[in-house]
Amino acid sequence: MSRIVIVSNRTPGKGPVAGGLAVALRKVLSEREGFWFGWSGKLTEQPAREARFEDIDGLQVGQIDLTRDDHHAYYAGFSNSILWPSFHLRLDLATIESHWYEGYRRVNHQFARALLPLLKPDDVIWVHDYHLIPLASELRALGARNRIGFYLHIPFPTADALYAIPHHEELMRDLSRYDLVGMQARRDVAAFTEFAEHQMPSTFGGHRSETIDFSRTEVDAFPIGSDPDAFARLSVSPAGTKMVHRMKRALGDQRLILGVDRLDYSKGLPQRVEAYEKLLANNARLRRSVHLLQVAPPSRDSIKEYQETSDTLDAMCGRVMGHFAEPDWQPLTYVKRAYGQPSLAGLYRLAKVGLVTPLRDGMNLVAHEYVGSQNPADPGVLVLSRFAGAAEIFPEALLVNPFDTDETAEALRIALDMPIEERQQRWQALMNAAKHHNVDNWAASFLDRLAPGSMPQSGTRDI
Ligand code: ADQ
Repeated sequence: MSRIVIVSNRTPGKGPVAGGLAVALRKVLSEREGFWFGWSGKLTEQPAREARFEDIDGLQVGQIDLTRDDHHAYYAGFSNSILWPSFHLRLDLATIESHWYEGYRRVNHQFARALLPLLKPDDVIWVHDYHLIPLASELRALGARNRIGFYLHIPFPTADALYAIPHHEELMRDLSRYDLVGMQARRDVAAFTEFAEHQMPSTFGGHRSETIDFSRTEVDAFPIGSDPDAFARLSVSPAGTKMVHRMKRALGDQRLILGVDRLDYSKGLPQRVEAYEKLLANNARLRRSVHLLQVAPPSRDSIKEYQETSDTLDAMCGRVMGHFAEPDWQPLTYVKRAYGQPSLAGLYRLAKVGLVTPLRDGMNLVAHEYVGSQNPADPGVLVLSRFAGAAEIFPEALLVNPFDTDETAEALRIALDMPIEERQQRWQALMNAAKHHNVDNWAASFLDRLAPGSMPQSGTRDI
């Protein structure tokens, strides 16, 4: 069986993991021969030409260092101040500095140059996420003929948002150099296909660019998942149970509404707190009997828009406290730190409502983890944004428009009042879907399709 080479921006580190990508892929490489390749996390004066290998908790990991300037242009710049906001349809939050693109390409070139000598001809390469869109082009330019697949963890933008991204044509041409492009959801494949079939070549300076040929690239949806059985076990493990008891002591008979997210403007956190505020305002009977716990560790906090989101959330939480808190009751708790999976599983299990309301999200693994952690005899209710990829997997959740905070407030009320039979029915359907779409099946189905000699399947979109 060919080796698998996984490439992502960051390689996994030691200790607790707080990102969907890392959680999912660590597992793949513990079961297949191969290695993981990416940035070491170190910034140096000179760009590194060669990778260093390290054994990290049993994983073979190849790493390169980057210079501070290159890293800034590639990571905080082009990837997270242009691609992330645009792909999440937040052009208002994008900052466009044209020199960032050169840094982005330079880093992709450095990745390719350091990776190439490590490759065997039949290695299958699986590239992850928007930081590395040009990697196949760069590898092919250096002579790599391997099967190369790309998986986009975030949503694919609609045509107008895509056209607003500087160099979008080159990026789309880069995608055409992969054998397989995987997306989270059918809506993403549809947006990609829309571009591929109706390309609007730019006419800048009278030059009409050539249509991109996607005939060798297969594109399909491979919705990622979690390991719901593992979350079920963790939720009743000693560490999970400890968290349940700790929270029960703190909450008494208040019912817990739980949000768990990276602190990111795509996650809809201010809207979520506003919806909770409306729930309390519209339903006086619920005051003192519910509690919102929002867990949101800061991420990418060197980027101004992330600090602003953090400030907004602080102010919103303060406002709700000011309106509704009493000397002996607090309506919410906001915790800015990450927890290990066992503690999270305990929190999920205790929560009567899992509140997952991103404004736009590739998938959202918290929704899967919440479902996995429920007590089958007395399950909680998932309130889920229709703009998360997870909405395609979980139609039995209470689906909401997160921009409409009245609607989300009403969904919260319905969730809190839902009879046990309906909760059980909905949860069983959600759990079946979470198991069907678990992370093992996700990785296996992507890698099967990427395997040498695999043919496009009928019904998939071969553009
Ligand atoms: P993220 O945007 O990071 O991932 P998500 O799918 O929700 O979003 O994954 C978050 C992961 O981090 C989950 O496994 C969760 O348990 C963990 N996490 C979040 N907050 C935590 C906390 N406070 N403490 C500990 N762990 C925490 C990107 C895309 C998503 C896509 C994933 C995977 O944006 O849409 O689902 O990749 O493809």
